Amino acid sequence: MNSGFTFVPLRFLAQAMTLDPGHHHVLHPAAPQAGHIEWLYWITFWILFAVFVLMIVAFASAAAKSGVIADHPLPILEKDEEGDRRASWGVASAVGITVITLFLILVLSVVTGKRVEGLTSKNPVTIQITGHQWWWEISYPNSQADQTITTANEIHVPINTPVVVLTNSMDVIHSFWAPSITGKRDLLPGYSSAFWFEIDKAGIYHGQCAEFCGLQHAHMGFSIVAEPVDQFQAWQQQQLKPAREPSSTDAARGREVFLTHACLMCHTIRGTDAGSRFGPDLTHVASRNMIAAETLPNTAGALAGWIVDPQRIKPGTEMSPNPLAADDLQALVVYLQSLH
Ligand code: HEC
Ligand SMILES: [Cu+2]
Repeated sequence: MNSGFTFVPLRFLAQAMTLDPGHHHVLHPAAPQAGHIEWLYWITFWILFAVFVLMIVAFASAAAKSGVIADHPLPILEKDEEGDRRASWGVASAVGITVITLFLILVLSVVTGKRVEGLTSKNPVTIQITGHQWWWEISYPNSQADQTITTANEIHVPINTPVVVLTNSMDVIHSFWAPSITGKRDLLPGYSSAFWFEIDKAGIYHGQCAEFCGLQHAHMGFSIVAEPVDQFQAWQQQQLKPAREPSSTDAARGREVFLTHACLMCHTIRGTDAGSRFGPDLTHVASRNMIAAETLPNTAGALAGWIVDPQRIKPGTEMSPNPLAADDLQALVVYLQSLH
């Protein structure tokens, strides 16, 4: 009775009530979209709870009335037309109530869907999110090519501003899910769709791919950094700049290593010769909190470990191992860490 197992649901609920923003939780909405979904969740929860209680009561009273006593033979059933009629009515009304309840839940789901979809305000920020095995390419399209920002796995958005997300996938179906923000959205290869959200509390909200997409599906996280408009604009201005010039001999050597190894075949660093979009854009890689789709913190040690043997960290990832000499690696990490 007193096992930890019994209390797991209780602990889950208690946690749900106390989490601060930054965690991700369907019961901790930070956007009206997620608020609508939470509302539907609780309505369904209490309906099902009532059904559960009614079932237990009906079951217990039937058991109490059955009159079968251990040392008696089974009671002889007499024909009881009045009782039969009452039982038929009981069953018919139970079926009726069930159908009405299910219908009610259906209507509420449709209404919630409509409320989540409807874009009401103007002047949204538009973001293009492209799923890759196993990371998220994020870009802020602009009619002028040199005003387009491209980053990975960390989505900056202004608060109290509608954000329209255009989706696409480079390979298989992925699903974008930030539980505190809105419902799941599939990213389909070769098919662009759109949805929107608006966050009202500043914070960092975590999300995760929610559609099995291969070996490293579990290591395909992302975060949404919701910040006041002026901070968002400052971030945008910073991201628009080409990569910072190396300011030390180590960093200069690191750039040389980057440009003379395989890195430039897969990555972009704007302002250098590296211009491939196969992997994440690294122009401002040092401005991100995490790397490899929220798999590692963005520290010197993690960067070095990732560069030398990404296959050990995310087996199957599209990035090949890079056996570099120790001092080349050191310089490369210094350079990458300077790219704010
Ligand atoms: C064959 C293509 C390829 C080559 C070569 C390659 N990378 Fe990558 N790199 C990738 C891909 C794909 C990812 C995303 C992997 C993931 O998150 O699952 C990545 C991720 C990264 C990241 C993490 C970025 C982020 O924001 O999450 C860094 C840093 C990085 N690579 C640096 C390098 C360096 C330095 C080199 C050269 C020594 C290099 N890469 C060579 C394809 C490549
Ligand atoms: Cu996935």
